[in-house]
Amino acid sequence: MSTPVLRQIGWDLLKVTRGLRPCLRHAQTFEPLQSSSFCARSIRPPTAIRTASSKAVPTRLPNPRRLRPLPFLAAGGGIFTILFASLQPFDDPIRIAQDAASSSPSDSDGGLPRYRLAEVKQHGPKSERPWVIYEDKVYDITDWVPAHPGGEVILRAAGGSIEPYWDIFSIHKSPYVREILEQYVVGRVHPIDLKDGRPLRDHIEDPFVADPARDARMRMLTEKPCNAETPNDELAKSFLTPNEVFYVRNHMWVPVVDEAESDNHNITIELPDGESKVYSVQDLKARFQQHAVTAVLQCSGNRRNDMTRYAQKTNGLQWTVGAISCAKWEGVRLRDVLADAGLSLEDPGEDAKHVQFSGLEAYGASIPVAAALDPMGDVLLAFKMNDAVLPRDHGFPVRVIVPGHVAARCVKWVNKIVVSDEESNTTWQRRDYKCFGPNEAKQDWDKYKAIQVMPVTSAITRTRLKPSTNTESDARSGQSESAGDRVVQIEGYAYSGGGREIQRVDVSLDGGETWDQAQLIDDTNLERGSKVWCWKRWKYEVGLSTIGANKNPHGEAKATLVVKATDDAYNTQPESHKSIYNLRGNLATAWHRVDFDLAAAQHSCEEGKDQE
Ligand SMILES: Nc1nc2c(c(=O)[nH]1)N[C@H]1C(S)=C(S)[C@@H](COP(=O)(O)O)O[C@H]1N2
Ligand SMILES: [Mo]
Repeated sequence: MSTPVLRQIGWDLLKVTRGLRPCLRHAQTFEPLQSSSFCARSIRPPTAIRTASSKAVPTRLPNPRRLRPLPFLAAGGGIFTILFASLQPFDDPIRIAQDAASSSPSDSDGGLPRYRLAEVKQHGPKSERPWVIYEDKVYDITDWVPAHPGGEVILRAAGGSIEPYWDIFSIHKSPYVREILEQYVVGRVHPIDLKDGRPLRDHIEDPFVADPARDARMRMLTEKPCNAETPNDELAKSFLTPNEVFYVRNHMWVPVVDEAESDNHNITIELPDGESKVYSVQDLKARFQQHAVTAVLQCSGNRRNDMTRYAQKTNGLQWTVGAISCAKWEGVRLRDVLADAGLSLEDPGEDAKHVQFSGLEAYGASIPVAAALDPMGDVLLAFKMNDAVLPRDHGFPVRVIVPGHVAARCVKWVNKIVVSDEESNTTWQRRDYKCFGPNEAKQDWDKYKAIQVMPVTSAITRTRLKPSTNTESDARSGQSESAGDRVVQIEGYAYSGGGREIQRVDVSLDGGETWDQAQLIDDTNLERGSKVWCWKRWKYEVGLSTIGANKNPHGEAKATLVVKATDDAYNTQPESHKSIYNLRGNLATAWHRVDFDLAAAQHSCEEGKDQE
């Protein structure tokens, strides 16, 4: 691990953690789980139950070292991620020995007091001494929090169990963090409130309870956190994706910001010299010129499922073609705000290399300072999306928009911006969004740069029989034209990052042997911004009989439709996913292939129906 990474984690933590280094080095991925892979370890129920006292008094006084008041809490997600990625159940020999030796709860665990869940609840995020529960143990995290940048995020769980929070992250077993936590143990959950060694389910707060409702048309991959792609039908239907069906990619819960209070939401801006300035949303709106920019957001995992299908297994959410959408964003220019905060745009200085963004929940990422300050870069702090107030799922009340870059940098619910000589210390900056070679199974995290500007990609989103001119009379008479006369309409999108415009979209009806050009749809009247930050919608129309001439080599009534795009730098898409395979399935931009079922199409012609 590099020195900068260690530095940002904080020497403080390293001193405490001893063995954390190997734990970090082996951490693989922090994608959310599709389902909880938490395996409950059964803990032998105590034979006797001590009567619940309304006010349990710890038999052991907390270490005076822990009695510091809460100092200012720094933002950032690094430690949180590491903490939760590492807090996994494991067989703790000491613990098992303790359990085995205990005969009654009062004298088990070396006299650890038992607490009712209601008592733990009093030690919530705002209390003087926040506590959390892990398995059946109670920890006082008062001291933990200020010691670690980003540590305050654990406060979200204070007063209850932290289990729902690490379910969010994928598994990495490590005893080290448990060791750290052990220093903060103050008691155990009272057996009355335990079931199978865990706090009663209905007492565990669901961090996602306040998440907004989602449109039923969305293709939901995971609900908690919400990861949902834009349905195919909606993708190329309109140039601007309606807010309700704009894809959602949340790593955690949606932070709650009271609408009435949203103008008072603050963003702290910190410059390399340590100076910081606080801007409320109201300040930003009132003091800076507002700009509208039309830009695509695309997840680096868009089309990951194709890579899995055509190469091999990839880790992460199995997006198809809908982790991309386009919207008109309105807000203020980040460069204007940074200048106001005191950063020299002409000469930002040696220490100004990256601009880091943190969101209210814990997420964070950064972009190079050149991207942030580029007068043609259109980087925004946006309050509006498609003329509406920014929806909660998309960052209400304010998010970062970095046009042409991977959407992972467009931090939602942004509350802190730091100009630094280092990248953001989060896993989303330093690990998750990188591409290794197809053969590089071992990922040396510092070897490659984080994904920023996006490469060119394209996809077929819909293939259907075009309604024929006399459809109505056909339907009435129950007749249909001969299959050869029907027109198949193929639709899709093409997009390239960095403000590069799509030049050409090539379509093949025979798996990539022969090609023709698709018709690019002119949406330029809707484009706003210094460069082309948008996708190009395209369509291609062809007679069904033409596709029929391209039965696949096995003689099946299937044709393979293929699309690839070329941008204005003449970058084009690679042919195969195998050639760009990476374990994380990032940037799956190979030619997009779709099987076209001729038999089904012909059948629906005979039925006089139009294929959707
Ligand atoms: N605060 C915050 N910002 C975030 C994320 C997040 O989980 N939390 N996800 C990022 C990723 S990986 C993507 S792809 C985009 C998705 O933006 P959207 O949900 O508005 O489509 O937001 C980015 N910004
Ligand atoms: Mo993403």
